[in-house]
Amino acid sequence: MKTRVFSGMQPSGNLHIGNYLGALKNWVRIQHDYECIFCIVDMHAITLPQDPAQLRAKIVEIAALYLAAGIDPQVCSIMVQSAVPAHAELAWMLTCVTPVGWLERMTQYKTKSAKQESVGDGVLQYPVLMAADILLYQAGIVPVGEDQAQHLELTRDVAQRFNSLYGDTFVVPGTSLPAVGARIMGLDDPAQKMSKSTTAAGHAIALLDPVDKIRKTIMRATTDSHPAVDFATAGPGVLNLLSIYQAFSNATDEEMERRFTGLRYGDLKKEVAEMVISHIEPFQERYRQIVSEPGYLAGVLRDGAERVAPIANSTVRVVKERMGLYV
Ligand code: ATP
Ligand code: LTN
Repeated sequence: MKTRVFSGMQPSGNLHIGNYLGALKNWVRIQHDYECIFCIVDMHAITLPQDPAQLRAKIVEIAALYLAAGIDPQVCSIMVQSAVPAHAELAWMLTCVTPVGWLERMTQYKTKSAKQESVGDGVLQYPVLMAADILLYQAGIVPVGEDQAQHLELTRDVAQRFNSLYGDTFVVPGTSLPAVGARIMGLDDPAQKMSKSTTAAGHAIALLDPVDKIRKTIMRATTDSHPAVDFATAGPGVLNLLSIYQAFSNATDEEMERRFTGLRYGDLKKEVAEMVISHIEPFQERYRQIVSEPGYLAGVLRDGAERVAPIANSTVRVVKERMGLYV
């Protein structure tokens, strides 16, 4: 049997090139090698306040972006988290074996809760729901960007704790990070991770941004005080631009050095912009085709949920039995 892969994205904000290079591009690459489930994690998106109409529209948009990126629904299951209630059921059972201290240590919890006066309990429970997503399907591999590595460690800890309390139940999953592009930084501030929830102009390149805007954002990206590329001394802004180019082009380190050493920053930015646009333009064309047939997308999501629900339900049944719940 093929190893199962599970990953997901929140339908909050606009998907950007960080999401693509850190996660989606890898999903496309490995989809034929594993049994893949790609989820739109709408229940994670309600851990912070959301406009309901916007959330509903974003769920469909993310599904269309998965397809536009090249995820093949004949080969993979594409599904919406809330369409399979077992995610919420297992999350509760896992909550009951997860020490609060583990959750309070999560970096994302600390930053998200620091930004608000008071946060819903969902922000704290967020990684438990994520653990449930993964463990429900006994996934062996979880391809994500670097910012999710800590949540995956927690998933492993929860799986191991459950296994030792109630007997071997869950596969303990591994993390899969891309070699290049695991952490794309903001173009306005290379000290911050490019993030959907940061809406500052010049911060991110959204996958659906118009080409002119993409060019402008890259040309205005923060670099450093050197005039030209020197791999030994390049600052984080320049390294970020180089990573973006390398991740899109799949160039080797040697090819990168040969091509860019000594190049002035203005010319580097032009090359990066053209590389990004050459990938994003056909992507946007496919996206427009996909959303012009809403019935097709609805069918893909329905099929995906129908395919995975029996796996999820059978895990929940085993967990209930092990914990002594009424089955
Ligand atoms: P938010 O700001 O709303 O938390 P986000 O931009 O961090 O959103 P997520 O939905 O949390 O996006 O992430 C989806 C996937 O994209 C995850 O696998 C995550 O690791 C990856 N990812 C997110 N940001 C980046 C980034 N800047 N570089 C590489 N991968 C990223
Ligand atoms: N927390 C993840 C999204 C997510 C996820 C998952 C990723 C929710 N459940 C399961 C991998 C596997 C994020 O990217 N913010």
